[in-house]
Amino acid sequence: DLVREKLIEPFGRPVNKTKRKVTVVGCGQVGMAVVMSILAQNISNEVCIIDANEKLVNGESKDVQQGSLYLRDAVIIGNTDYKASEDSAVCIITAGERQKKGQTRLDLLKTNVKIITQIVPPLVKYSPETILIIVSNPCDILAHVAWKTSQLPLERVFASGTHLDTARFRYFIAKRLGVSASSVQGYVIGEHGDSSVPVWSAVSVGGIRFRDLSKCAGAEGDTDQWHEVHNQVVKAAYEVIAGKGYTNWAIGLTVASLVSMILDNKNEVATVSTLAREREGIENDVFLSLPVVLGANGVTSFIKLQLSGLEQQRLCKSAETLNKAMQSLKG
Ligand code: 6V0
Repeated sequence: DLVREKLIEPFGRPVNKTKRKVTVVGCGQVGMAVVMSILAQNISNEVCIIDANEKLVNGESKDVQQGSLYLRDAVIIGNTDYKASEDSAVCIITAGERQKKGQTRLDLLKTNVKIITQIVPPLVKYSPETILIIVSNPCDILAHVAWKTSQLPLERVFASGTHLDTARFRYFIAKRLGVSASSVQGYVIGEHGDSSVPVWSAVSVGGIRFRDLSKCAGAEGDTDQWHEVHNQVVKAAYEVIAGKGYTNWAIGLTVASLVSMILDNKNEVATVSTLAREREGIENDVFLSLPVVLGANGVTSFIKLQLSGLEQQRLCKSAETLNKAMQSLKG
């Protein structure tokens, strides 16, 4: 190459490894929203996209590469071969089926468990130090399966869990009060799904706890109907799916925020799904979301909750729901 020879004089060794590489497995709607959320917010500038569908992964990666001039010259690679994911600091699994009409939740569970157990071994082989985030649904159960399959330390494997439900919860409260979502403190814990639990006893705005203003805010007998906000959270995905057929932007941004907590060792508190047995009165061997501190090594600590009696009961019920689904896998 004459131009190259005349223009460039090689000197020193090129760097082909960074410590901020992120791999996203599955370049469907969710995977690509995760990729764009990471790149457009400068969370990482090295992203590998893996998918079993060669045409799709080539098309998606080329499309993003062609905009890399406006993504701080980010390096974007796409492949079907897991070798391309080598040395990733974080790997995110978004591959798998979405629920189709007539398909039971259990059908989705079995199909996606199979997919997860195919994906995890090659990912971990090429990135033995990685942190693994499971997004494919049902994410709590799949994270449990991924942890067992990966043989990685527990703190390095979790599901995005109710981090999304928490974002929706804070947004809906914020909207009702006319403040920003970042000014609302509060969590949704438990299953990422219908049995999730809003922790009204810990909701505060500007340092003022709702419970100090109204004893039953969010609970039974609340004339302000704050519990409606949690119904909105539970219905949120169904409403978006009814409109566009899938959800992707909110989950993409949510997962990107987890990646930034890890890459920048932020030690931020977030609700992600991890092994919950013997925590908050849970006896079942299940993964579900609790508030944790997230940093460069994954889950570094747990926030000890001060749940009300009712919240505690609802959390145990959520654990029971997940346990039943987990047991059905064995049958
Ligand atoms: P999609 O658009 O159908 O994309 C799925 C992708 O996975 C496709 O590109 C497939 O080719 C790929 N894929 C399938 N099997 C494999 C395999 N074995 N190896 C590699 N790639 C494979 O689905 P979408 O992106 O909409 O959803 C993906 C998953 O995310 C689903 O399970 C959703 O239910 C789940 N979501 C989870 C959320 C959460 O909060 N945890 C939120 C939204 C969706």
